[in-house]
Amino acid sequence: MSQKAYSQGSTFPATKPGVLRIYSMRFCPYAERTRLVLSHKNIPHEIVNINLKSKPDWFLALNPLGQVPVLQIDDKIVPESTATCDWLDDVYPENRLQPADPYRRAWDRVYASYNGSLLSNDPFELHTNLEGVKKHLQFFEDKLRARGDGPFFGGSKPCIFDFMFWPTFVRLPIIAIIKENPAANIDENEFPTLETWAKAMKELPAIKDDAFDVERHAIFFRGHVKGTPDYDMFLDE
Ligand SMILES: N[C@@H](CCC(=O)N[C@@H](CS)C(=O)NCC(=O)O)C(=O)O
Repeated sequence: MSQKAYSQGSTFPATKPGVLRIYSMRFCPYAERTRLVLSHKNIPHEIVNINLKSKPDWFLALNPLGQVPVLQIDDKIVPESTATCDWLDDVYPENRLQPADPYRRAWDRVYASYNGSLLSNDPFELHTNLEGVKKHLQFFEDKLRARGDGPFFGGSKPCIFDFMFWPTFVRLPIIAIIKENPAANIDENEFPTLETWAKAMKELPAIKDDAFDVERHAIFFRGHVKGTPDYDMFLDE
């Protein structure tokens, strides 16, 4: 199946019985969470990318909010990155990502919610509010260190939150690149526990397979902020 984004007016690519599908956008940090969980758990799936500036009607019928990610299998449809990750982990229990301990599980949700507020901020506001970003990172630095069984938030193995936080974390240097302002870079040495975490994350096959490097994210992001995102950027076909 082509990776090119489907636009308004395109024909719905027929689903196949029993085949899990993710509606995605290649540069979306929310869809990346779900793609990482799919990849880490080795769940077979197909990807349908959506042009978010010109959404097909059939996509809006699946998710009236018009946002990716959305999962679909047979008559089941699940939108929202948090719901998709939880659902995948429940339906495909092998290589479990959610902790058995209810307290730890509750705190993973707190982290996800706190992280969501960073991700939903205007990135250029973050640029001028570097202290806010650092406060945010310090929160995770302290929490991860306090857990004490790292390198992952999940302990010796990743949990869902590891895959939820990663797309935020890797995009932080984009602002310094776009603004051509190295001062907007976060000093890794200030967050040594997160640094160790990032190193461990980069060793995971799911992360190795998925990621665009930060320069490519920045190239996409430039178009995105101008209102002319190229969803098919870097595709050969
Ligand atoms: N709360 C949603 C947010 C998803 C989201 O904002 N996705 C963006 C792409 S990065 C999107 O689909 N934007 C299209 C739109 O809002 O019209 C989630 O966690 O899945």
